[in-house]
Amino acid sequence: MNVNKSEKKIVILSGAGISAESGLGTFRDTDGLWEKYDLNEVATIDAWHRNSELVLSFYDARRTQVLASEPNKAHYALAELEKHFNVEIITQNIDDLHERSGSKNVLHLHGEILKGRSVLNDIHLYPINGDIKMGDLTPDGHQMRPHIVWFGEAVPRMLDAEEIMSHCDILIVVGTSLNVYPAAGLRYACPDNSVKFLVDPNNLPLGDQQFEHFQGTATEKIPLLVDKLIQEFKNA
Ligand code: BV8
Repeated sequence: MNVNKSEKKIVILSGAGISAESGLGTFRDTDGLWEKYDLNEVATIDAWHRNSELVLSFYDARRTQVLASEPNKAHYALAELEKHFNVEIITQNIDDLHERSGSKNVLHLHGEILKGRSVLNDIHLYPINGDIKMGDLTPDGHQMRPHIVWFGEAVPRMLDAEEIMSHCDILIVVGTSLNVYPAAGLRYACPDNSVKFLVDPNNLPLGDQQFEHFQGTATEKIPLLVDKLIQEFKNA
């Protein structure tokens, strides 16, 4: 056993809010993405069948933004936490900012914008650092598509995420409005006796579970929460 590392498992459930201060828009805040685009035109499986070019250009633009963005202090603080605890990050985000800040255990529930796959399956993934156009084919000869879970598509990593959550001692929910299912229901897979924290400038209706609310932005509050957890572990 590594005496410098706690046995406690920390699970982070993150959403668009943790990447907001890296310049990547959220979805449902005022001036959010779904105020500029109709979700049904660009982020559903029906939209893909109806107008693939429009969907591809929507994700090409977001991929360009992700490539131009940098992790922020919240991402780096969560990576620091891994030196002291077993940390698993379950993110709804499709950016790679958790990985780029040094986090090692990141599960992307809704896919990854820097990866592509065949329209036929989500087994083989291919790195994508530019645009995807109609006619771009995977080695199996089928159209390449973004490795993204669109609305109306099943969430293949949900069982893995529930398994991780079921062993959680400390849960941190950061930067998500918990509007999207089944991801939003993951908090219920967390053991009742786990300690739960919410980091968000807004309040969320979480009254059926006991959350301590660090009210504020991710870059303000995640470093404070990480320091608190590390200090408590060192003084234990
Ligand atoms: C499925 C990839 C079945 C694309 C995404 C009616 C009721 C309930 C559910 C449904 C319904 N109708 C349909 C459904 C199901 C649907 C759903 O939940 N719809 C919602 C809109 C109601 N779900 C699905 O379709 C899922 N699949 O159900 O499949 C099935 C089964 C078998 C076979 C076939 C089908 C698939 C859902 C996945 C969709 N893909 N993303 C993309 O990214 O473009 S979801 C999308 O929303 C993003 O991934 C995003 O992560 C996710 C959630 O949004 P948030 O991250 O929470 O962002 P949001 O803007 O909402 O909130 C930001 C938060 O941050 C706020 O709280 C804000 O206060 C805070 N914040 C802001 N600034 C900061 C901050 N916090 C900290 N610091 C800051 N600085």
